[in-house]
Amino acid sequence: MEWWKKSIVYQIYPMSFKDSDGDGTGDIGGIIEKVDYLKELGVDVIWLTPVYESPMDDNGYDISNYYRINPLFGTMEQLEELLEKLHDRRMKLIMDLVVNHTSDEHEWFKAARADKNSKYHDYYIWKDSPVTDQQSFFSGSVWEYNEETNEYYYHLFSKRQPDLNWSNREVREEVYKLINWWLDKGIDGFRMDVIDLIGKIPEESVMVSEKSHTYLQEMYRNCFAGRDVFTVGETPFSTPETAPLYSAKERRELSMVFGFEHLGLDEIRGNGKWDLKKMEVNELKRVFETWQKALHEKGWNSLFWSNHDQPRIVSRIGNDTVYRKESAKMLAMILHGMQGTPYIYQGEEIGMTNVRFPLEDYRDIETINMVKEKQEAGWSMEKIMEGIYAKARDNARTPIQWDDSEHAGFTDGTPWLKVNPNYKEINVKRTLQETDSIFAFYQKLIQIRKEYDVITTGDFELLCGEDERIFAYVRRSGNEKLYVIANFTDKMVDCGNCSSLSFMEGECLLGNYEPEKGKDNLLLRPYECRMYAVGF
Ligand code: ISL
Repeated sequence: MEWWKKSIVYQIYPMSFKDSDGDGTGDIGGIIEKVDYLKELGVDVIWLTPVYESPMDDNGYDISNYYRINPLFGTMEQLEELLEKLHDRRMKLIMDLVVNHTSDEHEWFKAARADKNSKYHDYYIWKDSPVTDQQSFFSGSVWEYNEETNEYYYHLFSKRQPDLNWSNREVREEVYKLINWWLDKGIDGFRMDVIDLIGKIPEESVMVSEKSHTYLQEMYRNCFAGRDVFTVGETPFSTPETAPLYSAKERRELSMVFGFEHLGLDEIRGNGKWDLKKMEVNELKRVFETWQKALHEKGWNSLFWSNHDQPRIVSRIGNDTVYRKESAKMLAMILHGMQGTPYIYQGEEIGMTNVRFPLEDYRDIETINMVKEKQEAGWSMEKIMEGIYAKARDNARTPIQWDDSEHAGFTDGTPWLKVNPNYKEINVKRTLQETDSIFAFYQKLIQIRKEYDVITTGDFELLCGEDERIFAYVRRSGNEKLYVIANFTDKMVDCGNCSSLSFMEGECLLGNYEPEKGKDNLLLRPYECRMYAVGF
């Protein structure tokens, strides 16, 4: 079995992880300080979001040089030191590959925008007029005027992130060159930013096409064939039908993909992320069920609740007040019992929560642009702020709360984004002193995944699918069965009348409450979760 099928990945957003030089921004030195913390958690792979040279219009997802480290984060020597420290501890490092677009400060774009006759002009996408009314993800048209050439260039994200023209063979060769350069350095793979978009057809506002697959297969032949590395595609447009096309081994594209359907359930469909609706547990169950079945023996899934673009999961669908610890553990168990490679986003392991800052304290370009757009569209400030509290990406980007000292021990300087005011209560130091911590629960889930192959290989069946209070499923491989059941409410739930839950009378492998004996076994307390192994 491929090593990455049994691995657990931990995502680091360096700006917010740990600052080692007092400038208020996290850096590679800070990550080096915390390698043993990550080892203790038990994760196998670290995914580092972009640390390359960048003007930081989108916090590093706007790269101006793929071969250099942004001095804000440190030096290439420090990156090499980090890689060595991880490898010494039998951990791996994957980097972020952002090649749908570059920064407008990349040399290619500077040459492209200055001169129509430069060979770099065709590295990007140009039209004499805006040929569609497509909107960018960060508000406004995807077409931006460029005075020097009297043309419009295409950008799906900010106007400072022009999209690369993947139909140009030289562009693709440049990308393969940089991938190989990093792999030769010894890194263990890549997370690929919005990689399903490389096959877009801008003239038709079409976001994905067959070409996404053609290019990924070409990339595989040029970069990954013969190397034992790991690739995960961020594929926001993937579906249960297309996810296996990206991740089936024989298609030689990617190891696995991130599908986002489960995280779109708190949005009014078609209205974008800011128009909120309540997430229905039964819808969540159906989405997971569909993806679990679609990829079983046909591809490979990534399991994630959180990342640097998503609000904190315990605030989003758990309970971040009275039952914070219980619900954080419950959500972890539901996810980590499924088939796929689990991802833990920094701070999730201590149950960090969303924030409610005054507007001027938000830093994310997506949020800042959105406020302007929605105000123009007539939204009330109250509705805008509700959207921000629920969905702003800065929820996930507040600094990691290491201890209860000033700025939560993240920096000696002034943090680039404010620390969550709850840091005195929620922090790593305190968590590590508790025996029943969320951190300890993740450790156990990680151990169980290593021990029970059924989690990696078994099939998936939803149990009591109609009961909107609980999420229960069984994973099966031969006679071995692993059951997971979770109460998604803050009330007691009696499972006594559901016959498919009779496994609850057996002995529990892991739970988030002290076990109770006898018939009370069929009562689930608020946000209670349990895992049972049968037939081992
Ligand atoms: O965050 C989102 C919506 O709020 C997503 O639509 C997100 O923009 C999308 O998943 C792509 O994200 C990735 O590429 C972006 C970057 O800003 C994100 O941080 C990155 O994860 C552009 O590079």
